[in-house]
Amino acid sequence: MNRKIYFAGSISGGRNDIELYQALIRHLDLYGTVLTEHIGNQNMTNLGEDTIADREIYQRDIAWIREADVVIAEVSTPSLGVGYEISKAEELSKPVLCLYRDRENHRLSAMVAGNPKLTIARYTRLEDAIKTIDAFFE
Ligand code: 6IA
Repeated sequence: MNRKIYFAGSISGGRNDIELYQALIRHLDLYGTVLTEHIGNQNMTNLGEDTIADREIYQRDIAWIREADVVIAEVSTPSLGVGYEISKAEELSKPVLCLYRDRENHRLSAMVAGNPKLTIARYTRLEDAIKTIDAFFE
């Protein structure tokens, strides 16, 4: 079976973690097809993919969430879109893994941290996030 993975990461919320997204997407490629490879695209700034309209982006992303077997969300940079996608995935009964990089003076929203239907993994080093992904799939 070719597993379909929806990776969610901040775009308009800020692109500071883009290198992290790229590394995670590269690892996720080992476990299936990542439908949202563009989240790690350097050329996509926080102004997003300006070649397609918002309506198309929304419709495409929702269709991909429906199609996905799992949703992996990197939630360290707060993002309205990522929060929305997590909620949609939950509504569709998809397994959701949220990866949160612990830092001083930051906290994960209670709306994610407090949801028992989500798998929340806190990490500090990339290697630990990678191990969590391995454990999630095994
Ligand atoms: O609120 P955010 O933009 O940070 O939400 C990011 C999440 O929503 C990602 O996981 C994406 O799957 C999805 N998303 C949001 N915006 C886009 C986008 N362009 N292109 C693709 N996926 C997106 C933004 C449009 C631009 C013309 C402003």
